Amino acid sequence: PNEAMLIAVDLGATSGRVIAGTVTANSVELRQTSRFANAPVTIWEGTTPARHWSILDLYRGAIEGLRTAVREAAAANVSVASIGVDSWGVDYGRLSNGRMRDIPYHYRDERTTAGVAAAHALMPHAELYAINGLQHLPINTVYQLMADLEAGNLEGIDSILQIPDLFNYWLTGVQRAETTNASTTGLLDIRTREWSRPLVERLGLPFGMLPQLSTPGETIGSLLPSVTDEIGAASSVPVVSVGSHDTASAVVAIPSTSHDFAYISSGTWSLVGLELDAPVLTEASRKANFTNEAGVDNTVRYLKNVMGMWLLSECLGEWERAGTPQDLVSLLREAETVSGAAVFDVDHPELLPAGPMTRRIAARCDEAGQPIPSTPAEFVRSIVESLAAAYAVHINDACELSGSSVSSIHIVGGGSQNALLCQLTANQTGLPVIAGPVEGTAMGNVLVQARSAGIVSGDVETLRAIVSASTQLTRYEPQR
Ligand code: LRH
Repeated sequence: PNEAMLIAVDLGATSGRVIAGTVTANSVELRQTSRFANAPVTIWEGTTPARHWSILDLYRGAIEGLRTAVREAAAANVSVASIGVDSWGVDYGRLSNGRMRDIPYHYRDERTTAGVAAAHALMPHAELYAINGLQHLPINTVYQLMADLEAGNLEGIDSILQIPDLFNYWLTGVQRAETTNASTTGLLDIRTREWSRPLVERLGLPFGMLPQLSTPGETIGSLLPSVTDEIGAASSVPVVSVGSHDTASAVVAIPSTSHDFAYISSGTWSLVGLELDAPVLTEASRKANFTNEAGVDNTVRYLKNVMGMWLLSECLGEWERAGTPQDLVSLLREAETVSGAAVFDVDHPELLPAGPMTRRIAARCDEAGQPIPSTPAEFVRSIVESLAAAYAVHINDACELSGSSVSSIHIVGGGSQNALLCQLTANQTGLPVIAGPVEGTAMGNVLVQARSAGIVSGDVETLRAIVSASTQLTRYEPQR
């Protein structure tokens, strides 16, 4: 073999992908070898329905994708250097004696409300924030764990593994907690990047269930013989820690050659913010609900979760179930001509769970004294307009709260293909928007693996220069 393939397993809230990457000193190329649906399931649990991830379907999708990638590598006479897994944050599997017990919950399951109350009764948010720097979102692992604790769901549990860590464990037999994703739990001290024993113990959570941490670039282990066989590899392959929080990987792949940029990692959620060297833990920052998540190479992802494409996808799902399916591309084109669209609060907590989205959006518009959208194109325009408005406010706040200034905005991920959203964001912020890469997360994943394999060297800026030299970007100038 004369070239090496790096395989990214990238799990998103709506689909999973296995992507084969090749990296040189000035290029990164990705090829999707498989894509599979991530369809959550809701099941009755005695007193309430509960929303879960269909985790075994996802794992099967990953294994089948790895098998395809390995076959393609062999056919091209290329060796597989390593595998890296990333996914959405906050969720986890519970294990005892190495066995997964129970099905991981979906962060949109409503049991978290009880968890928030339980946590804050023991430790007010201000005290949590001083340690973990995490914005208050009911989906945070810490609140889920408190709900589990109250429900007796941690009895007999000796280890919890976040989704990528769980996959890494099933692939290698080694249990580790990768730092960038661990920072979404609320149990990490963001200044030391270690688990916060005082915080965990004050909440009455068992400290011993938290695995040893690993940082992006470290090798976790190599494929178990059974997995090596299952995917048809000639020999075992190393599994490497990447920015296993999808947002951390996406931020690595921002194609910027300077440092004064804001980013929007746009998928199911929009993660809007800045990269900083140190966390901002002020009261003003906490009140504005900004988060300090751990980034690759000791960076801080200072950002805010905005509801994102979830609003659009829920509306599309609703229209489909009603027997009036819509095509997003034509809807977006139609939305370009809608004027006077309502602007509503996209971050309203009622928009978080799955449910009747158009009705909820209509209620938000009504509440704000705005016209209520009636056609699908009006809903789409209103969503996109409101997202762009939220981005503008949050980017401005992020700069003020951290004492930074920015001269451009990078949009990476699926939403970078949404021209209307990109243009409206440029208009609302008065800053140029640079859109792409679409597969930013997989790209960041692959680049950290490439550095770990010694194919490239250097800091995150070096990795970004590679992205910028090898991807097609679209620039949107602000229009008034
Ligand atoms: C985006 C994301 C986000 C988290 C949420 C759970 O996919 O990882 O950064 O807050 O999902």
